[in-house]
Amino acid sequence: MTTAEQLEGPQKVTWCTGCGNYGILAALKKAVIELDIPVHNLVISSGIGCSGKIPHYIGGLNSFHTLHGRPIPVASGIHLTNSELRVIVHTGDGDCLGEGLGHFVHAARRNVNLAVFIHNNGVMGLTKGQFSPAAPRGYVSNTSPPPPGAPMDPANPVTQAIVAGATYVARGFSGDQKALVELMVGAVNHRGFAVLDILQPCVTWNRQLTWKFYNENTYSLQDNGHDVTNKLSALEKALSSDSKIPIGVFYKVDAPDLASGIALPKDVPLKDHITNLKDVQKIIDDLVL
Ligand SMILES: Cc1ncc(C[n+]2csc(CCOP(=O)(O)OP(=O)(O)O)c2C)c(N)n1
Ligand code: SF4
Ligand SMILES: [Mg+2]
Repeated sequence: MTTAEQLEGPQKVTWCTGCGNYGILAALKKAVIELDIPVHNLVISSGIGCSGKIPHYIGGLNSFHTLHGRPIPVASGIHLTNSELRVIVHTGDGDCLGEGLGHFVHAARRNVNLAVFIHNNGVMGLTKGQFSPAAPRGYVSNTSPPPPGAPMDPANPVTQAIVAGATYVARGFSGDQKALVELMVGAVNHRGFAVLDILQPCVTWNRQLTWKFYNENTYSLQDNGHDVTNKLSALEKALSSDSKIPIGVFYKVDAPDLASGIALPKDVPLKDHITNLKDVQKIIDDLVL
């Protein structure tokens, strides 16, 4: 069984005091302990941002701190090459919904067996508070000065994920540890593309999406009765213009994942497969005119 000591991170945490990332890290550690998966079979792939630093703050498991917007393709490669590994992506709202949006949409459509945790603080935190695709309308920053502040509505990762084809779509809040751990465990155990949008205050830059705002404006979907297998109902909840924000599982269905639909070796993970060079030569010979 994995212990809390095993998960002690190798580096000193540099997030600002009060940052919502602390709640995500704490929940991740609890989820890893709760998951019945040997810790060396878990891999984190992270992007660039304050969110992307998370692999440095958790020990025991393997990790890959990738490039801005690219943690999903790297995770997809790890997953398809070694099916014994369970891969978790940690990505920021800018990383995932800006630079990496194409990867997000296509990985959802392909139902790649990954768990994607979006640290959604509605801002580009690391680069000093520029408005991100998830920044609220009116958000004021150096790149969105008043009037009017950010001049458009924010991207909604939950609706994006459902429409694109993800098969587990949920929203958590960094301040609600119990629910967040449950949602993380559910996402990792799900076979298929699992998206968890995590509301995470950035106390330094985003003065609109604060701890107080989320504490006063979130409610549990599951406590209010919701059929997670009904896509239209999930979309209706995700698109609701109600001032209260739903937390919980919006959508969850079983569907074939990418690995079950492509020609991977059946007996061993791809990494252990030995290619017969004569077969490769035959393919080349057939192709060469
Ligand atoms: C290709 C590329 N473009 C831009 C950057 C600069 N950059 C680094 S982090 C970042 C934004 C991060 O925002 P987000 O993903 O929301 O992460 P947060 O810091 O808020 O957790 C940007 C634009 C970069 N490192 N690489
Ligand atoms: S800038 Fe924002 S997101 Fe980054 S560590 Fe500080 S509070 Fe957290
Ligand atoms: Mg961000």
